[in-house]
Amino acid sequence: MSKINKILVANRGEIAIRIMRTCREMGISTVAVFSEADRTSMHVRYAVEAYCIGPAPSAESYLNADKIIEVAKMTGSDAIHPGYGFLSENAEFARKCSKNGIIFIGPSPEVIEQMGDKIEARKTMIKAGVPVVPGTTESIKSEDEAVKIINEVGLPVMVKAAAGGGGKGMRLVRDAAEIISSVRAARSEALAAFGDDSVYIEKYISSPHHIEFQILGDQQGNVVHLFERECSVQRRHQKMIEETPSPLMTPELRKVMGQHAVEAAQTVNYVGAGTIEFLVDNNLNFYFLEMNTRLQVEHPITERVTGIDLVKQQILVAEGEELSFKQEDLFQRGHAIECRIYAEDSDNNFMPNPGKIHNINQPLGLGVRTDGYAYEGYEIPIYYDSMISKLIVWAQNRDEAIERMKRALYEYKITGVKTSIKFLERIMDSGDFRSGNYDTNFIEKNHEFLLARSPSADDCEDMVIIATYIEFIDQINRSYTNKELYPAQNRWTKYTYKKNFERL
Ligand code: MV4
Repeated sequence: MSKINKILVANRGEIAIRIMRTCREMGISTVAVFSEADRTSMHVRYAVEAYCIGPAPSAESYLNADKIIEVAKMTGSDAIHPGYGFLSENAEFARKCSKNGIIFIGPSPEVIEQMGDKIEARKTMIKAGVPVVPGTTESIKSEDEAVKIINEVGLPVMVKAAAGGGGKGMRLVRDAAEIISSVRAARSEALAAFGDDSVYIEKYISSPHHIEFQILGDQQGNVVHLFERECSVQRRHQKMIEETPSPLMTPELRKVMGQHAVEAAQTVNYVGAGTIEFLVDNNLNFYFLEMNTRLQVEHPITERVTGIDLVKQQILVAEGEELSFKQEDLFQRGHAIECRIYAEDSDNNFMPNPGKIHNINQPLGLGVRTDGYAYEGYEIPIYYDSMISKLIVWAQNRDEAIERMKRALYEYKITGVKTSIKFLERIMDSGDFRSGNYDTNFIEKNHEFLLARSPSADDCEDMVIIATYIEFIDQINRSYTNKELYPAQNRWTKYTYKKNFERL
């Protein structure tokens, strides 16, 4: 058993800070690495030591495996935590770490490789008895073969890149006439993006839910799951909101899917934190989609309802400790929701909107957590992901969690850059989200409502109540001293007007 005394965090932004917070609590020293564009980044300030590893582009800094390992050796780091993105699912990097006597905090390079190949992953899951989306288990050899397969599987189908995942190199085929051109297009896209043109075919599941199970495995072969996360609120494969428990889930389905998730992880001798992604159709049929071999962005909602620090567990199992809890010890308490705050212009095709943060007021209070890295005067670089913060709330039940999220979003004020906060507030007010009756088509389906800038005529049916209410809100706003942070509210939905007015 090798004790970890110092960890190099091979990442930036909120996740680097998230990891170092746990290190601090565990008495583990921290080393940050940063690019030339990140000299003023909060993760550099938070770390015990910090080293510049290259120019702004990720390829020359956060993806520079050799340089990062060099810093790890120079600083006497025992382990490297890769966070998410960047080198987190890079088998070659994991291999290099162990060759240099450094613990890679994550699963073995073999498992990363096996799950990175989506065809290999499908085969493995079939062997483990986990339901997969009907389709092929070998890469498509010829265009004729593709035609044969659509006759077997039935249209519509999806053509997917074996090296893909997260929506890259994917094609939907509704018409048999499109199959050859779609296979070609998917192939060339995959070759350009991943240097591998293998593709496979799956039956298309329409309007699915995206539900994933968190799993944890140790080096002794124990695996537990930490229940599900509902991740269906996405826009172009970019998640916006996650919640747990999933409104779709029943105790029976949770038990069955959880068992399959554990079996999936056990089959590959999984060590560390991972995620089994499923598509769930409207009849509650579920299918394995992909396995993620990293800590995910949305892990805090699982932490909140289970009480488990996932980063701490990652570090403990990497040291060789046995998991200190069993499946029976775990339960979900209350309801957690995460909203991702992006520096983007939601009204202008969600364009990234980097720039200097003028003022920032982050929400606090009962049941609120923010994992972010922005501060007043910080200039968000253009080179990296535009997510600047994650807002996580917890409450005893879903309705209260939604109200708490609305309250926290109300308190969240950022000036200087445009953010997704207003858009997220609209999601919290939408009927489909509030009812819990939504799937992966939610944003598209509710586009008009979500992008509305002022109450529609329907919302204004009772003008007297609204007029009185706006006057009241203006009084509240006048009482705030910081006019820039709290401008007069003029965009209230029907729900908000009525509900809050009744409370007066
Ligand atoms: C699918 C699918 C329907 N049928 N596969 C998108 C991301 C990638 N991880 C897999 N994706 C999908 N695969 C079959 N056979 C629908 C999607 C999909 C989706 C999945 C999860 C969350 C949001 C999504 C949005 C559009 C499409």
